[in-house]
Amino acid sequence: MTELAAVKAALKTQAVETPSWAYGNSGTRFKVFAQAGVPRDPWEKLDDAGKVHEFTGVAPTVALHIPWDKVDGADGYAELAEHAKRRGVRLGAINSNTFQDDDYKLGSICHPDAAVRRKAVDHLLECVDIMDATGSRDLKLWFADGTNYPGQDDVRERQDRLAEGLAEVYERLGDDQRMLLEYKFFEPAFYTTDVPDWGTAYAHCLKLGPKAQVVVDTGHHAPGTNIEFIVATLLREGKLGAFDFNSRFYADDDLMVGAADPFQLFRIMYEVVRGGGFTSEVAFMLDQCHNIEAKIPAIIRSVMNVQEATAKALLVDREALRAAQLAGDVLEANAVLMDAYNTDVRPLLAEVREEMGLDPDPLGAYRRSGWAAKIVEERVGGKQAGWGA
Ligand code: PSV
Ligand code: MN
Ligand code: MN
Repeated sequence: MTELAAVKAALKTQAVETPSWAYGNSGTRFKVFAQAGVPRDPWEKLDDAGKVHEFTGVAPTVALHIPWDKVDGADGYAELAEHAKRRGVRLGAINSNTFQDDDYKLGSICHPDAAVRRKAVDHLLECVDIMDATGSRDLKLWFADGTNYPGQDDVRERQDRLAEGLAEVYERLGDDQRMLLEYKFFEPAFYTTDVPDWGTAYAHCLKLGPKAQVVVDTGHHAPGTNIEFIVATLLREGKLGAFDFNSRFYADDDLMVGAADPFQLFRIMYEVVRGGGFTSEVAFMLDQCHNIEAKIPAIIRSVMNVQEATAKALLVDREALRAAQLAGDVLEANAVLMDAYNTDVRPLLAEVREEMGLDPDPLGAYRRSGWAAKIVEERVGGKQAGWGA
């Protein structure tokens, strides 16, 4: 295979998971601007996700969030999985939610009260039952747990509670199931967060065992953090389970991935390629909210941004880079990397899409499809699904 053929082949196998909540209404704590045509339930979210996959060819799975995507019983989830199949997609990670009940004011699985911890762990176990019904491999865990004031709770004991709760859920996982632990440096807690960084997530996952892996949400770091270094380290340790891709200017902005800093996305994807993560079990998920822009085109754009960063990462001349590195040629090594980054990969991706039997212009094809007008016309009445619905 020529080098370019290998790059194209890799791009054709790319799989980006889209999140069900990105299709619904979302906003900030100031205002949710409702959009016409937004899905009213999980079934319609899957209809939209099917469109994203139809036009990009590389978005074959959809993450669910429980209870936002709750349906009735195991049969309901099996039916949802069937519905996804009919739309050409599959159900992906199950995201738990231990942050929206009044009971969780002081935390969930780290809460000082054992009864609240029990409720939180039971919810996580219910999520594994759902995974059994949907055939999902991954349980994605993000905890809003933390404290707002020094002295509010015993920080060490909260770690013990966390370890205990995670261990119970780990035991419940099937042979082919994984738990993915996501960290976030602050928010909603402002003084301490119980899983604030990759080191804490890694320490818990290491103790739990091979089915526990770390999630890197690209919006969950302090400004200036070198995320690609974290990616390289986790891959090296065999502990990178997934990405939650999005981009940020300030905090957890959840903007379209690659919008704020496409160069950072390229650097991350380069470490993924370098570390063999592109062909491993790493799940590439989006975790975004489209507050003011049209949802489906924004998700298509995000998938394309991931593809462009990946294509550039695959184009890095690794031999030339290594030679320059070994020779201590700082400027040349940097130039090799920048050459790949500065390549316009859009014609290459257009070719890849044509070879996959797709329209080379996914956004144009979506616009021409008439789907946007159809959902505005049909999806009237009922409560439109949204973040937290
Ligand atoms: C938390 O900020 C987070 O990134 C987690 O992944 C949640 O599941 C998701 O946002 C909800 O939007
Ligand atoms: Mn996330
Ligand atoms: Mn987030």
